Amino acid sequence: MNSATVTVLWVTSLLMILCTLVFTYRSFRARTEIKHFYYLTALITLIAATLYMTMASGYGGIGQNGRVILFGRYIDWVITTPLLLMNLALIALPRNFPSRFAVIGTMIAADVYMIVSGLGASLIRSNFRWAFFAVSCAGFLAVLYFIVVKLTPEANVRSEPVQRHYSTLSIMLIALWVCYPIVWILGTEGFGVISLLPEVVLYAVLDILAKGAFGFVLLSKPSVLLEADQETAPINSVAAQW
Ligand code: RET
Repeated sequence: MNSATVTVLWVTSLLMILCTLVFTYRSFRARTEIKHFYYLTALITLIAATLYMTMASGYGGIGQNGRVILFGRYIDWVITTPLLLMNLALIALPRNFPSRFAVIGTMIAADVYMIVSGLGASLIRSNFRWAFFAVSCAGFLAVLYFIVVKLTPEANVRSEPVQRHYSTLSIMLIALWVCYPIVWILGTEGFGVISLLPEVVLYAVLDILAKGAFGFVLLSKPSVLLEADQETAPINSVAAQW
């Protein structure tokens, strides 16, 4: 890794620490019922800061035939992406949603599968890596299915402000998440169209937006969070009408 790449990794780690401090500070002032949103959001950036620091200091990557595989990013993603999805799902689904645990759990299982098979694809050099890439994409499609087909209809039977907040967040999440496989294809693990430095910069920008900016938007409406994550009359649930 050249010094510019190392600098980008350190700067990103610092920005993630800053986000963590802001989210933690804001959790002190939040109402008890919604503190978990703040804790989850702060934990997400703390984990990212830790892994960026690890990669910057040379422990989150391995050399393989002259190329560097920054596996640290997969350790970050395998923990943070489930937490991001949990934050989103807790807004869409009311507390008394009949299969809240099953829906969130299954969506997270598909997400973990996506990241772990993505790590497999990055560690394999031969063309066989594309098989791993393909199955990882299948996991990603399952996650998108859960967001679009399971969560969105549930959010749409909630109040106007909850619907709007969920819609902003889900659109932001999907728009950012689809960029990751594109960077992967272009980067050193895919076709190698771009070198390590731009790849690291692109992932860093995406990570800051998907964790930091997403967190700021999510926490910007405490009253909506309060309304979203509570019990509703069973009639409001699409599943209950089946
Ligand atoms: C990989 C490569 C294999 C195919 C697919 C991928 C998707 C990764 C995604 C990552 C999201 C990360 C986030 C991080 C933190 O904020 C593993 C790149 C589909 C969607 C949101």
